[in-house]
Amino acid sequence: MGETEMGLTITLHVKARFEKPAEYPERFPVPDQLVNWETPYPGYLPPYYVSPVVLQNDSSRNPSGWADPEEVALVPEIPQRSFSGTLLHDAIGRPLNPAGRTGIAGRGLLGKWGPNYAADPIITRINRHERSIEMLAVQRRDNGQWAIPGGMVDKGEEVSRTLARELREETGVTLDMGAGRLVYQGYVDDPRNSDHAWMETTAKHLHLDPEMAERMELQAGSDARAVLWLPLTPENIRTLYASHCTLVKAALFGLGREEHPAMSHCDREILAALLKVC
Ligand code: RP5
Repeated sequence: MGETEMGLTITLHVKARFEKPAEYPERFPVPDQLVNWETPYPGYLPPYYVSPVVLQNDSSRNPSGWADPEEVALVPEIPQRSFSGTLLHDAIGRPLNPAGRTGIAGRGLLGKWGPNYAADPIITRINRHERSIEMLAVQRRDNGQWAIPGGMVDKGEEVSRTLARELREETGVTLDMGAGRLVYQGYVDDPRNSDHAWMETTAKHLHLDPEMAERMELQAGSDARAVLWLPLTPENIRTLYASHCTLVKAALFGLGREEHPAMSHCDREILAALLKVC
């Protein structure tokens, strides 16, 4: 499973069993004790789903497509490893979700068999007037949830470039994410995940000086309904998309532990007050 320098792991997936995009069929029930592939589940018969948009983007037929061929035997290199470690495969060679059963077979809305890699730039600032800590957040167009402005790593792209590119495309803000602190690298409990395709991410955190943050002009990109500095209240953190709640908490705890040039004594008190309640 995924890990950070702080030993953070995302283990028992929940959204990947109990949530789904509207176009997916109902997930086959997977109780906690039957999540693990090594535990036999004789009656397990999840519905198969691959989205038409994934089939249209089959890169073996469409030169600008971003998806693998539907027939797994035609995939040039089936992944054997991911950030989660060595992967298991089923009888026909499909990689198995390292967090266990999800109640859906096939790739759903995800293009790659196995891990689908993303990058998540976590950008925070202190709002001294409101005595709050805020995160640059986007409202996702697909489900209306607030989220870190992350996105998919393009083929052959360095993840630090993806972090900066996604930030720019989704929020209009240009920052050098190379300076960000690594918060997490691993599995994401995403509602799109299936038994054979899932999200994994690299999350980096940059905490900005309030004056610098104030000067930045925000502009929502095409995947976002809105972009804003979201006040990080316990409720706002808890309801973030996918595993973003865990990633943001890890970023805040990391910030609480380090000496940061942009953090005054008062800023530290604001952060400590939030960490106490989340
Ligand atoms: C999540 O999906 C990742 O953490 C990342 O934020 C996001 C990438 O997917 P898209 O925003 O490109 O749909 O699992």
